[in-house]
Amino acid sequence: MGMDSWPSPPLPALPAPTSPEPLKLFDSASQQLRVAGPQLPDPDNPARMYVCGITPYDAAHLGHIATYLTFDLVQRYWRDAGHTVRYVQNVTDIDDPLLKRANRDNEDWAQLAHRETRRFAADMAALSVIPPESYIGVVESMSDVVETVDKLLADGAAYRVPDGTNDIYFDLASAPDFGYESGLDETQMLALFTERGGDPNRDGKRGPLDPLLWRGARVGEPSWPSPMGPGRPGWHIECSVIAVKHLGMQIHVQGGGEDLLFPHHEMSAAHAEVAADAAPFARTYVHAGLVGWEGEKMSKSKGNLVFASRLISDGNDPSAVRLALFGRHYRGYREWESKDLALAEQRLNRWRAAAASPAVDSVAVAPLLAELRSRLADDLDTPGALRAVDLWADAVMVALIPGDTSEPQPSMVAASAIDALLGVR
Ligand code: 5CA
Ligand code: ZN
Repeated sequence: MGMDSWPSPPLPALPAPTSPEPLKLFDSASQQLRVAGPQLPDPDNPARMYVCGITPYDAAHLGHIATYLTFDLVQRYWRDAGHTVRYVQNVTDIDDPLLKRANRDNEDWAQLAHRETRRFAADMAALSVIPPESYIGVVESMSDVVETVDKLLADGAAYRVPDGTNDIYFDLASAPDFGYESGLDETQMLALFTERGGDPNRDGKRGPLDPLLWRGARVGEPSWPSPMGPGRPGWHIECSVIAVKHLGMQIHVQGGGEDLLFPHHEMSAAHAEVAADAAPFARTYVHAGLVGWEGEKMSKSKGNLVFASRLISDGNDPSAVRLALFGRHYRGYREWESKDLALAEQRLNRWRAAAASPAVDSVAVAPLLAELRSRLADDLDTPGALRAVDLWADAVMVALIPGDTSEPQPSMVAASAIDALLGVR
């Protein structure tokens, strides 16, 4: 089971850290930094991460890219620390926006999804993102989704609205901890729920925030058979089902962009916890800030988009795109400015010049490696990590004279560290 993802970039080996610092990430639920991942590297207890994947109806923009690069750093840090990583990402290959776009363009929805999924994979490969171990579509997970919705219905945690549509909603009254992930109050929840596709005023719902679990078949829409009747899944249930099936409960990181914190991640966690009768869904809930352009969140619906594929086909170095985004911390709002890309390009050239300098071996590399690791362990402090490499490059560039080369190929170690930990080469 699973879709084709993309080839893994090369991962140069580094001298193992003597005592790896645990990775600390900001957890949305507790609003504080928490250790993310198992205490100690153990192949029988892998670091488990689920990150919400794309809805493949258009090309990936820099907002999407920034979010996947954030979690790429998590995977890279864990691997460097010696953890076995199990990383699962979904593909929302059936949902309203996909059907809408397919209808608009008179295209088969499955073909559209397939094409855009391949395009995203090409972007990820070009940007040296390590692929997830399992890349899972909703359509191929249909029997698992059906089983879970059916179970929720049988347990009384879901109900049909009595209007003949056969639409099934999740009863939030069955999820006593609902709201713990976002910490929002009722008014804030209602506002976001409405803004992000919810239907608080639909007749027949028990609670205004109850989310759709199963949409009964409609004429002209694809549907799948089920004991509940033919239909297709609501959005949040797909991520609960795919994550729990492939990773179990109490995963170490549930990730995505900040726009997913509520309702999507809150609902996914609630579905999973009620269906499994266990909690929590995740130990750490991690959200990347949004990337904006011209003062507004980049979004397909607003159309203010900068496409990664376009930047790369225009001749920009993928490593510079990574550096441009890593120049600011992942949790803040990041406004995309083309001058950041130009500055990143300069930085990259300076780093490359340092790595290729005959003087490179005269600068000790162990402090760079330690500082890079420690900056990343501190909630992915990429601005700090980039400064550490800048300082190393400065030291190399002023050293000028080739030094003693008794350390085995330290030049290679510096370049490998930057590559393995930041995906920049
Ligand atoms: N398929 C669902 C998740 S199950 C979805 O949200 N798809 S998406 O294509 O709209 O977004 C894919 C990922 O990019 C999500 O993690 C989302 O939070 C993130 N994302 C979307 N827009 C931005 C943005 N402007 N800045 C940062 N991340 C973004
Ligand atoms: Zn999701």
